[in-house]
Order: sequence, then C-alpha cells, then structure tokens
Amino acid sequence: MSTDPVMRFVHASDLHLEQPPYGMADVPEHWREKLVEAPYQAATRVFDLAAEHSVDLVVLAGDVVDWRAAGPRGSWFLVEQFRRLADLDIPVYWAGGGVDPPDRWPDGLALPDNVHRFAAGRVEEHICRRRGKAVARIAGTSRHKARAVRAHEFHPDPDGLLTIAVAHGTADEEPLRARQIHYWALGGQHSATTLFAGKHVAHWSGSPQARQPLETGPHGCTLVEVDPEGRPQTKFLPTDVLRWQCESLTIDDSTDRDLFELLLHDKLQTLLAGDKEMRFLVSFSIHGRGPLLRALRREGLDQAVLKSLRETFGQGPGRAWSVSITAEPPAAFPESWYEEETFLGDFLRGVRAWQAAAEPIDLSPMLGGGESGAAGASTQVETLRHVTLLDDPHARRKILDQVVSLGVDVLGGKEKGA
Ligand SMILES: [Mn+2]
Repeated sequence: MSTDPVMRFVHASDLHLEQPPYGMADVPEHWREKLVEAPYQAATRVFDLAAEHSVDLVVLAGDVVDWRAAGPRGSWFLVEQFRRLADLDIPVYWAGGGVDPPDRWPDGLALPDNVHRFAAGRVEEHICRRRGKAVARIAGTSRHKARAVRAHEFHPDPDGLLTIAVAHGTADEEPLRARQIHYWALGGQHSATTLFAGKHVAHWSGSPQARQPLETGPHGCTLVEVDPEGRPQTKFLPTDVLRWQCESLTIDDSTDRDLFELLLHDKLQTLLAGDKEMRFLVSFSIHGRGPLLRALRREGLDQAVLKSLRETFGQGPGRAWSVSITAEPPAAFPESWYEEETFLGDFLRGVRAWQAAAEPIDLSPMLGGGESGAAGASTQVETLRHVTLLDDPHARRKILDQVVSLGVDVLGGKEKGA
C-alpha cells in the first residue's frame, strides 16, 4: 500500500502583520527592529514553506492583517507573497477573522487571481483543480458576528471529494465531528491546538509568530498531507523568528546570589545550545523559599540579575534577551491571616473577593492622564486595551497571586515575609 500523500496543503492563520510582539517593560534599542520585523519574517517563512513543499493550495483562516493598523506595507507584502504563489500556480483560500473582513481591504489594490476570499456570514464553496483534476472542495466563511464557528452551515462533498472547511472562531468538538468533513482549518487561537484528529481532523494552526510572554514555545504553520484514503496528517512547521520561553527554577534557604546567577546562566546556555538560530525572549519564574526570594521581590535583586544576564546573553550577537525574573508567590498563605482584624487581613479579604469573581479586570483607569481630556490620551488607552483589560483567566490568576504576595510583604511585617 502506498503511503505517499495524494495532496498536501499549508494551513496558517493569525499572521497579524499589524502586531509586533509586546508585553516587555524594557525593549533594548538593538532588539526593536527584530521585534517589528518578526511578524513579516515569520509570515514570509509560511509562504516559503508552501513553495518548498510544492503544496496544492494554501488556506488562511483569518486575522491575516489589519491593513489599517499595518499601513500600506501590510497589504503590499501580502500581494507580493500571493504573486509568488501565483507564479507557482498555487491558489490561496482566505477566510477573514476579527481584523480582516473581506470588505476591509484598500480600494485600488487588486489581489491576484489565485486568491479566493470568502464572504462574511455565509459559507461559500470552491472546487480546487490541479492539472485538470478536482483535488478538494474548499468551504469557507469569513467571521460575521458570532465568535463560534457555525458548523451546521458546512457540508462535505456529496461525491466524497476531500473537503476542507475554513473558518475563524471558537468551536466545540461534537458539532464539528458530526459534519463528516475531512479537515477543519481553524483560525483564532494563537498557539497550535488540535480539537480532534484521526479519520477527520479539526485544528487551529496558531500564529506563525508568538506575540507576548504567555505565548511560549514554538509557533508556525501546519502542513497537511492527505493519504489515498482521504486521511489528513498534520505536521507542525516552525516559522517563528523570536521565541518566548518561560524557565522555572526552584531555590531554597541555602541558595546564594552567586549560585542563583550560575543556575540562570546554565539555563540560558542550554536553551541556546538547543537551537543555533532562534532568538529567545526569556521570562524566569522562581519558586521555593528563602531570603533570596524575598530579595528578588523587594530589594531589586531581580533588576541587578537581569542586567548581568542581558549583558552576557543579550548584547551584540547575543540571542537571548531576559525579559523578567518573577519570584512566584507561595501556593497558599495560612487561613488565619485572612481572619485577622489588621490591614493585612482587610487586604487579603479584599483580594480574595477579586479571586472568587471571574469578570475581566479593567486596568486602564490606572494609566492616568485622563482628566485633561486629550483625545490623544483616550486613543492611546484604546490602543493599549489588549494589555490593560485583564481577561485571560491564567494571566488574571497569576497577577492576583502576585498582588497577594506583594501585600503580604508590605503589610505582613518581617515575620510574615518569605
Ligand atoms: Mn488572532
């Protein structure tokens, strides 16, 4: 039995050309250009890989570019990449997401004929032909209002031709499985995620380039190879040029500063030895106990150690930029502290109320500068909204844990500090 694929395609989404990586307090001058270029370089690799693998088609599952934020460069870049694919006779099927509805594209800049954009609010279908033979039915829709993919609007090909559904949004397993569609090319999640695999597959390819500290690990696109039985096999192809990494370290009472720095240096050396090309943005997460942890939290030791790590690994040709060192709070504090009639008790009970609730925390009022009423200031707040609205449950929990820990340090006196 032959296992050679009968066709192959690249599935990518969330290129977000308009959005450079963010979420760092200090960006060194010599890393700025690398950050700004990262989304374009990663996207270029997606199209390079499509060409190298001689794919039959490319599917883009939304959030490719908000051209109003990216400026002319974003749309020109895409047109150039699409032309490259046109020269290789590779068609592109593009379903819009949150930032790239099909009606939002600069007037007067024509897309090449090999690009098929799906309308919003209804499923459109195309038959993709290669060398005169139909190889796939592509059913797609650009996101309308709902966040969820409307699975029931998609249908498999009546004659059993390979069917690829392209959509941007959230999705549950059962409704998608029930449609009997070979491959769901999904967009809207920035890290690659497989909803289900096997005879049929539903998969988010993730963004080709991570944007912020929580998006750790490799990012890329998906190469899908379809075997003669119509089974899609997915293969992750890394395309990122900057990689966020979180390194954890546990210390105790006996860890002194020299040993601590040595351990962090070791971590970075191991990371760099594992990949000779990649640039890393590293956040350190320090667990455990002892005076060093307290010094990291309260005495600015984190800044001193960061400075030394950056000098050694982040200058000149250095490929690892140390973003932060976070002294992680203990898993729990004694329950009796929460019952105290003290400032600390009041504070802990107050934070616990926030921890028990689930609604997003809006940090924008804390940016200040509002009362002079400058339009510029409110635009700035709007631009910063994705960082000031704390709606990711993981980030929300983490920050509140740190708030508790800081409160204990400040209000708890010496005997309660770590
Ligand atoms: Mn997105």
